[in-house]
Amino acid sequence: MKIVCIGAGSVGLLVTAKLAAAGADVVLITRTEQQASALNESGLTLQEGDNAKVLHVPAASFERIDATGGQDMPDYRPDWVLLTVKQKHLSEPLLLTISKLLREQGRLLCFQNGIGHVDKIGRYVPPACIDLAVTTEGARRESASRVVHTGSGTTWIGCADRKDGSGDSRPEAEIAQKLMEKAMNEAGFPTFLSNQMKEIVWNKLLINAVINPLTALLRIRNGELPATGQRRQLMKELLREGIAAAEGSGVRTRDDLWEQVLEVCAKTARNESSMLQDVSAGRATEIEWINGAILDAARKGNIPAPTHDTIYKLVKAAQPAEEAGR
Ligand code: KPL
Repeated sequence: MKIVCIGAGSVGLLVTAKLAAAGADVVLITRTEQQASALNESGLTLQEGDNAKVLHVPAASFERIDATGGQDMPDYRPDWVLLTVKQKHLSEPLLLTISKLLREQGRLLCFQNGIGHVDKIGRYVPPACIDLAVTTEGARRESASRVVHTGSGTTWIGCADRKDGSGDSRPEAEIAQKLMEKAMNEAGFPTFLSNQMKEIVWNKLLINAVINPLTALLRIRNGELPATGQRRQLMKELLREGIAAAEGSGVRTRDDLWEQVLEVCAKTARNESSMLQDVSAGRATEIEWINGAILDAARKGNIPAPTHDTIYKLVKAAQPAEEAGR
């Protein structure tokens, strides 16, 4: 099975490294030429506990592929493209490149946080070929070519939700999904196929919509979030409004979401959330696709979500002017 992973942030580097370590045929497409060169020169270092391994994974950059109008894109013919870039990086040239790579034979597995991306990607890639992955694996990118596996989690894979509620029931889709499930498990990621991806995506979204903006605004690590009554109060308000918005959109939410939020905070206690990392580095955050997505759903269902509204505006205000203006 040939795999191309697009995106060399923490999740992309982790998935690529562990698949490669398990013997999978995987290549990595980075955003910058500089990162591709660093990976090709020194390999990709995977740190797990006290163990560090160097993997030799061929890397190419999207910068170069794009600059040469796709001429410089090796003829990979992948069975799977794993897309691990953040939603804010889903540009038209990137999506066109993905559609060329897939050549109507491969499947696309999208690891993005939040919702809304499937409709966008579906304008370039046949919607029946798009699968979603939700993962709770923890990773930290330490440099262009070094990733730390900070905590093991669970991964779910399944068809992206269609507007008419039907998944891709072709036998070849099911075979491909089973092969990907096997490859992920062999790589050491406990992975399950699911036909309930809409629920899984929303449940993760509701957790991220509590932890990410609050840790970013308060500039604290995940484990410090539930430490005071006032913080827990804000967390509960965000969760309650989020659940109402989800249920208003016809999504069934888990009964134990509050316990889940606390468990994620405990399991990732030493992590800085991705939104805190973005705000600290002066980058655009994923607020649009996380709390912004909840606000959209709330608006559609005429459901009040004042805490999400305030938090959304505060995170926007914390971003540099050119990023917040999007
Ligand atoms: O997914 C995360 C993120 O930071 O985006 C959590 C679960 C909050 C872990 O940091």
